[in-house]
Amino acid sequence: MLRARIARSLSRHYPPGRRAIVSVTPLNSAEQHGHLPSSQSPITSTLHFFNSVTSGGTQIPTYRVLDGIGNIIEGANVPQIDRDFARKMHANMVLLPTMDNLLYNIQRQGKISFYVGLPYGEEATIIGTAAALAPDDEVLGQYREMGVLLWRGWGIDSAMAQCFGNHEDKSSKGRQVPVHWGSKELHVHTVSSPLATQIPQAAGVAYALQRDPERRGRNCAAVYFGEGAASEGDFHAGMLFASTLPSPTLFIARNNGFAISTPAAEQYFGDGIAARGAGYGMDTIRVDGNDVLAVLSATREARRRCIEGGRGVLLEAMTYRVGHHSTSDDSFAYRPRQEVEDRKRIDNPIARFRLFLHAQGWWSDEEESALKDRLKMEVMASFRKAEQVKRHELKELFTDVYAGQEPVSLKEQREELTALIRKYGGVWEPWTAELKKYKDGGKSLTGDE
Ligand SMILES: Cc1ncc(C[n+]2csc(CCOP(=O)(O)OP(=O)(O)O)c2C)c(N)n1
Ligand SMILES: [Mg+2]
Repeated sequence: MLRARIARSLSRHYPPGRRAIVSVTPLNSAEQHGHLPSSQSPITSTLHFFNSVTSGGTQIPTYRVLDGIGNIIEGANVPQIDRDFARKMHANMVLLPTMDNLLYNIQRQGKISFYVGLPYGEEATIIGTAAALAPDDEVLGQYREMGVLLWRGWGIDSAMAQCFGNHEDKSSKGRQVPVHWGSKELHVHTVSSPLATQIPQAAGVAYALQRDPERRGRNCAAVYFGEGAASEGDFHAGMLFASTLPSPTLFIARNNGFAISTPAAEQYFGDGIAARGAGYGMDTIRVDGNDVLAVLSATREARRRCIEGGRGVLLEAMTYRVGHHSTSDDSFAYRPRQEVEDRKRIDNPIARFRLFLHAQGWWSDEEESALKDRLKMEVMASFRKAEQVKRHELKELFTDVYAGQEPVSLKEQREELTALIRKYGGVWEPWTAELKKYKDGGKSLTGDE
């Protein structure tokens, strides 16, 4: 074929009588593959540009197990789950909007300083992935993934304590704004405010796991990030690291359609985040993030590949952020109210799974209303308790900020604060009022009884 094409081309450019002397010989195997450095790329004479990782320029498909109303799609494999496991998944999904409602409202009442909506609309993405991980897989979240901690048994009280920054907050001793969760015991690394920093960190954590004989082949590092965070350079750094070095990192992209007010259509021109996986030579899947069974199956398989291959794997979960971005956002300023109302109904992750549970005979309407009542009461009781608990002792402001020797700057700051409390703490009303919020009234710094 190649010979014929070259001959045709020659006869067009060099009419009979003026023919150039060119001999056409068959290509040997080295020539077919060229002599390109670091490449097995076959040689072609077709001037072809491509702009898709699928054939025919179609978009990457989305993996589903359940249809929009909870029926199993023909030919789909239901992941192995038993009744108790399925009910636990459902209860954890229902808990998230219950907490979301309360935390959102108490921020509005000024009881907590700030709040980033939990995954209202993204419950299946969070719980489906959490349920597929081993309890000691390392997790690095963005902020919407408190459900992973709850799945691992953190408890509602811990979440409330973190949001109130009271002395029961073990994540950061009340020194972080709400939503910066973490738990060393549960292998969930503390959230950082700057977007995407967790991505290369996760690649490093997974590299460390791979170097540890106790954990190599047993654990991965799972990292969550939004499609917005995937625009940061850190995303590419993390992906390159985990595709090049032995680093079992499970990249979980929550594509919820928005980065605050910027819709996904304005964030990238390619086929979502999944299209980037192949560019890094990574096994990649796109999954319906509102179908908890599809998320569970895809994450279990992604995790298996990650650990067995000792390399990164990318999973993109397609979902929709039903809530506002945070308490500093009014999303109706940039998206129609009707779109949100529609999205609450269409493919609703909780309703879909509940219908599946009903069809299995694993759940009833009575159990559903009892669950909702119980969770509402538990969340309310936990809030009432957290509200009463005082802050840590004030000296804790300066402890374990850094490992090792305390830097001089920290020592100076502690001395300055101590001097100011001695001067104003007992006499100036804003300070006396503020100090009462601490367990020790500030005395752990001044040394007073
Ligand atoms: C480096 C950096 N830039 C900007 C911000 C402000 N910011 C916080 S959340 C956010 C949007 C993130 O969107 P996405 O990653 O899609 O996550 P989602 O909120 O949709 O879950 C932005 C821009 C930040 N925290 N850090
Ligand atoms: Mg987003």
